[in-house]
Amino acid sequence: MKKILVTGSTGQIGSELIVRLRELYGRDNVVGSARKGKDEDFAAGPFETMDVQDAGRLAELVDKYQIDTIINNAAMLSAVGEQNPQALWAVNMGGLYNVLEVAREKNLKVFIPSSIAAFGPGTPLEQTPQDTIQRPSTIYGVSKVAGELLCDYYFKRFGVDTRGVRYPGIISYKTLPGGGTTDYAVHIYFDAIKQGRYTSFIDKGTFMDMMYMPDAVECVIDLMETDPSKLKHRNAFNVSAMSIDPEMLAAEIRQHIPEFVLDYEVDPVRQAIAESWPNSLDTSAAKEEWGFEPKFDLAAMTVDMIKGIKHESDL
Ligand code: AKB
Repeated sequence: MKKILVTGSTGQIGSELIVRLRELYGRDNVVGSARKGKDEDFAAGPFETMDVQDAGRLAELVDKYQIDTIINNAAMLSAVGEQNPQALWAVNMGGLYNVLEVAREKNLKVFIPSSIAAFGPGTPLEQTPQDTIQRPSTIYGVSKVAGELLCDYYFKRFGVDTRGVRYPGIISYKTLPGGGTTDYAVHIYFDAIKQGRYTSFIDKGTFMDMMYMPDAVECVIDLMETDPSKLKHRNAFNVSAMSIDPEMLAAEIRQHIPEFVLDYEVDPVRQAIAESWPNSLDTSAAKEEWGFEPKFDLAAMTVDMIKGIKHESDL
């Protein structure tokens, strides 16, 4: 990776990934892009407005900056996707197709995030294997499975260097996630610090995989920098740092805020999505093929989240 274009760079993952990429590859070698946004938000480096559904604009930016790698973070998430499945398909699949086509034409490398949403009913719930049944019940999940297959197809058929991970819920404090099912695990920290209580839309006992943002960012770099001869899989690798439910999160938060109160108002739509996803993933393929090793467990993440939110909010 020498000249990188990040789509969706104002989003939860994109906005932190771009900072790390600029540290490693040089400020002017990492171009941020999003449908909306202003240069001032990204004073640290080049930024362009671009909708991934616009293939012409995408190709123009690739030429303008002589891009060799696209990291395609532009996507709608699971819960918001159920409100408008047509829009999700247009953005997630239309955008992916445009990225793969420009990569084929101009010989680019591509990182595409998949998700635990690529699994569904029928998938083994515990220690979900790398290669297993993938029959998701959300439009987001359908787009992720179709995306994994399309990326593998472009690799085998056209030799496009496509790679990806199946992200679990990503926990962070700099940019909030928008419209996901795992978002409760971010909101709980903000409300614990600011109000001392949180009402969860996901029920107790509902386990999902999660990972702290610094580990999610390093995944992209580690996987993309791996010698291709080491990769047996490509799209996409199971990754996770912890399997947790709201009660486990609350207990860890109470180590720092003993009076924290957690109650529940379960949202049936997001609860059904959560129940259709794995409880815990087997990440051994990522460990073996490209050395995946997350640094943050629940305790270390909670210390850093609380410190970060207090610092950002001047508390
Ligand atoms: C969501 O909840 O939709 C995302 C995801 C797990 O892909 N955070």
